[in-house]
Amino acid sequence: MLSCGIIGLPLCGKSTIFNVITRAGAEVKPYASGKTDPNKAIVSVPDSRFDRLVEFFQPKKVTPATVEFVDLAGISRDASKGAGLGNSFLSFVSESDALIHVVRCFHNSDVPHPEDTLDPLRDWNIVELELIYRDLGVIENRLTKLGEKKRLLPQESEEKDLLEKCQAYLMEESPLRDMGLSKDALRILSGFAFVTLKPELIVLNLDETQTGDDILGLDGMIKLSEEKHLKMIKVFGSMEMEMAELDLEEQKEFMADLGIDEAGRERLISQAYGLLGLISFFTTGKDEVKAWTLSQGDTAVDAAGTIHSDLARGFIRAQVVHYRDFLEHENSFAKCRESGTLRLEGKDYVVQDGDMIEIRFNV
Ligand SMILES: Nc1nc2c(ncn2[C@@H]2O[C@H](COP(=O)(O)OP(=O)(O)OP(=O)(O)O)[C@@H](O)[C@H]2O)c(=O)[nH]1
Ligand SMILES: [Mg+2]
Repeated sequence: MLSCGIIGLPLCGKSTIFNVITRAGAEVKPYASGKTDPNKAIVSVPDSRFDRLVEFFQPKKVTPATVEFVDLAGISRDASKGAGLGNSFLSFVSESDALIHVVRCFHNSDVPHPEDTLDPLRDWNIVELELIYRDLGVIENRLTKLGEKKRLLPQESEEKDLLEKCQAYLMEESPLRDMGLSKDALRILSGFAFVTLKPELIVLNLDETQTGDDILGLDGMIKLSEEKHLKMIKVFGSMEMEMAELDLEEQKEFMADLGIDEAGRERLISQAYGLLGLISFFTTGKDEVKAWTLSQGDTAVDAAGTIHSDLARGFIRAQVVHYRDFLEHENSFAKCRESGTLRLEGKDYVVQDGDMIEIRFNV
């Protein structure tokens, strides 16, 4: 299962945002916890298409798409040099497929700020820099190992050249995700689990007074997200954590007061899912309707492999129809086949968000 790691400076509201998303009730306190083992929870991804398929098929079993969220320890300035909790726990960040980077915008005199003042852009940069140092460290270790070898295999030379390019790039304090690496390069680098390659969603954690645009440091963050092509959303952390415990009527009132029309929970989950490049395909039937998760650009054989490795191994063809076409043709596979919207696709077919797929295989 794919997982999103929640990162940020100490006390920026990571556990609060984790609770908004998961309702897991992780501990939230106004002093640094010093805890490095992460809180984890699995949540279902809200999806109205999936709900309609369930309504139609009335299956015995219903399995929505899920994503794991992981609430990580705070990353301090100079963590890479051992400050704060150090950065050994950053290995948890490498295990995440995507990052939710929480930035404190909220005022709260009961909660000390590790940098003393409110400055979202500075805070974002501190954490980003620590991630960059982490990747630099990984590269240095590998280059040292390669340097100790008498002779390098051709693929090792290729790896060394690429790592040196990445190293130079990181030294400019730029994350690897901005480097425009080719598919081949990414494949060579995949084993290193570089943290600055991971897609990132920025969450501005606001207090209840920050309903307008008059938020300290907001302009700088908007500029950053535009320049770096990073998605960014606003969430009223503490408020929405409390809201999750109310009944629906009360929630509506609450949201009207905050001037929002969709609860942070739904927004966070679907944004995290979509903006981080994840898509769903569906398998349907009377026994089970299930949503599966892929990354954008994944192919039919990737889809087969997510269901079972045997299906990828013995892959013959994928029978595909898009949810939209299925709906337009009165939920009838026969009508979809007649219209040509239901067809057989080969291994390299790029799966579209909302495809309904059946794998033909032979093992
Ligand atoms: N007013 C206000 N306070 C908040 C908000 N988010 C978090 N806090 C408070 O800030 C403190 C820290 O929140 P946590 O969610 O525990 O922060 P954290 O980033 O998980 O902290 P560490 O795990 O210790 O690094 C708590 O006292 C929260 O109540 C917010 O949106 N508004
Ligand atoms: Mg926490």
